[in-house]
Amino acid sequence: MKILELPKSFDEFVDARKAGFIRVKDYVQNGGHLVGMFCSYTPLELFDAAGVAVVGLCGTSNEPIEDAEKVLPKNLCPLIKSSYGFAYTDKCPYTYFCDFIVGETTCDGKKKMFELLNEIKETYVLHLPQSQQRAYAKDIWYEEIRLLKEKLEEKYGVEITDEKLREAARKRNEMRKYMCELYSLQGTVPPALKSTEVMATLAQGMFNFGVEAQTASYKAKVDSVKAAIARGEQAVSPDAKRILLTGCPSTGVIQKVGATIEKNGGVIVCLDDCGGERTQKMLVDEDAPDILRAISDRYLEIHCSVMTTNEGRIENTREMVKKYKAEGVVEMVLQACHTFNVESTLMQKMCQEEGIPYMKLETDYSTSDSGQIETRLAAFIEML
Ligand code: BJ8
Repeated sequence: MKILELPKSFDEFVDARKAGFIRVKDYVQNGGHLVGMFCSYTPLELFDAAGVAVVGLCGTSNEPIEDAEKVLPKNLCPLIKSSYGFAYTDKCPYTYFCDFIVGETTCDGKKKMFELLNEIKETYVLHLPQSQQRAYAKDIWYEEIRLLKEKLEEKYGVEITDEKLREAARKRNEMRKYMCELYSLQGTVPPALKSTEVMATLAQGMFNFGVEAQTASYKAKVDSVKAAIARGEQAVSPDAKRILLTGCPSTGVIQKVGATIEKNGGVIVCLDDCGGERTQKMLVDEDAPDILRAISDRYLEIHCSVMTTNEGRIENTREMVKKYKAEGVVEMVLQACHTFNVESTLMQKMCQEEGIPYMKLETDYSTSDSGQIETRLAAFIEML
């Protein structure tokens, strides 16, 4: 077996990810099967029911971007370049050890990157409709989910029965409830967790594999935070300005945005990206007569800027601003992410309607603009 070179930035990764790197090797060497994925639209219950672990792939570090730019255009979203770069440079153990990768037709950059990624590692792309609104959209997506089920059955020589899918849905729902419970702890004044802790906890889900292990870790986190509250411990100052962070997936900017908000007297009370409460509160109807349909319907409902139109995201953020008593909204747009960038106008409009200060940050995974980001965030928090 080839010797793996771990990324130079290994130290900057959250502990869960580091631990995951090491666990994945043992898991695969002991006969486990692993599939890599990139997006919240990936129907995780199918992999659980097939007895295959599914893991979020590396796409959150600046390190492989220079190499990725040898193949991909420079003016592409850092998440896409980083995801491809880790595979291209063979530095992501998850990509290296997974049997194949599952992608979705979300934004144009990712969709086209998958064609190139497929040359490095088999990449199976689910054809996601561009909108949830057409009457046939649910049927198209159901068909895609059914094809994926067939692929998994054929590849792994297993039968994905309704019972297995129901069991998987039950377990995933349980995990989602713990995640939501954890997020809701930020609703108190002061909130229970620091910004970086909220972001790292969310990231942890991506880098863990095995739904039971993930559920156990979220439950342990909820219990420990509640115990700390009961002891009267406060992780955050009551004066910290309450920020809702929305926009693109934020795992790649934990330091640049999360830690900077914290350092400048703010706290993220609601992490409003697609891995946060907006998506996790959507449960699969475990008792639906057609469980595969219930799974496909649940995933298609996810609100992402790649959908047209996408009012659900804005309306959900409106609710979250109130629920978490946010004093300001920061929208983080990764460079060249056209869908979130264009949609930011609607987010800003909603914030104006609610009378809540809004700021958009366009950034990438490099540190070249860290000073500028800090200056802007500090000024924004100061003004709240
Ligand atoms: S459900 S947010 S994970 S598509 S890659 S759209 S940042 S230009 S990641 Fe996403 Fe699924 Fe939606 Fe969530 Fe923009 Fe970059 Fe595209 Fe991105």
